[in-house]
Amino acid sequence: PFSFSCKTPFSAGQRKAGVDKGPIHLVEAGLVDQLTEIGWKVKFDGHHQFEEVSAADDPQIGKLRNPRLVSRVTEAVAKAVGEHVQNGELPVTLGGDHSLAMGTISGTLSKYPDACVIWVDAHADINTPETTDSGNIHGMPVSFLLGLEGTKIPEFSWIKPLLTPDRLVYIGLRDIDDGEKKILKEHNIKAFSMHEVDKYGIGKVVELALDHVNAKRDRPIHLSFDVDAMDPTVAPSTGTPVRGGLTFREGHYICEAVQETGLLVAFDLVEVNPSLADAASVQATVAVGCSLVRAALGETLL
Ligand code: DIR
Ligand code: MN
Ligand code: MN
Ligand code: MN
Repeated sequence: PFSFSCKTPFSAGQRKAGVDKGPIHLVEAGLVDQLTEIGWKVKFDGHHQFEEVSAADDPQIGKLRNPRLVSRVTEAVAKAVGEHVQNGELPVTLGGDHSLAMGTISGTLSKYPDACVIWVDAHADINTPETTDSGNIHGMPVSFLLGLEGTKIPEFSWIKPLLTPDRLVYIGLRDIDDGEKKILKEHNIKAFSMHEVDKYGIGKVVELALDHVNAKRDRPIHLSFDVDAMDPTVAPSTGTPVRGGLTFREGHYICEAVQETGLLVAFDLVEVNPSLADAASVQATVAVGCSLVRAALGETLL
């Protein structure tokens, strides 16, 4: 086994400082050694450095904040992830905010255009530049990947909208904007909110999610995991915590079950923000982040 770790200190997709420090904390907590211990040959090419775009050179485009910076960084991420997938490596991207998934999923789709996406999050991140209230691009990556109306913005024209609504499934949702609800309905996008997790249990939910995007269990899977999917009691240090989230085990179960399919080709763990909350909360969140990555990469309980 072989993995590539793309550490992407990046925060311009939202407005709270510190989320760019998430990857550094995850690595300093020993993640690389932990993955080596479970049998991976980890190629750690350091924390990615990105060119700077000063705020003065990056005025809003419509409601979009930091659009050029987000576009340039995510394009570089797409290239890095794409190369590693091409080499048969499993890219693990540690964020950084979730706008990064514009890049990571584009990278995956460049090699596997039929890959499916399992998006684990409290939020749907499917606002368009028109429906967004916040202007924060971390709330929009999915709409760009799908090429929804309003996403044809020249600065983001590098994104090939290769994802289709039937190859996308959500788990963990509980804070969806009205515009997003409309989009999910209109495009018939399958979503298992916390209501369904409560109703069916996490085992059944993951099975139903896989049945939807991967009925024959033959499609490559990109798992994009926003740590705010977890309940804030489990992962408090994140920019937009929402109560009523996944338990420690439910989050890990998702990662373990996806790994068990043997189809995982790329994994993102994003929105760990070590500058939010007290030291104990930060330590707990970083530890959960590391163990979610280990679970996705095959750490078993027995
Ligand atoms: C909100 C919050 N829907 C937005 N999104 C977040 O800004 O578009 N995503 N927090 O992780
Ligand atoms: Mn690299
Ligand atoms: Mn997210
Ligand atoms: Mn979220």
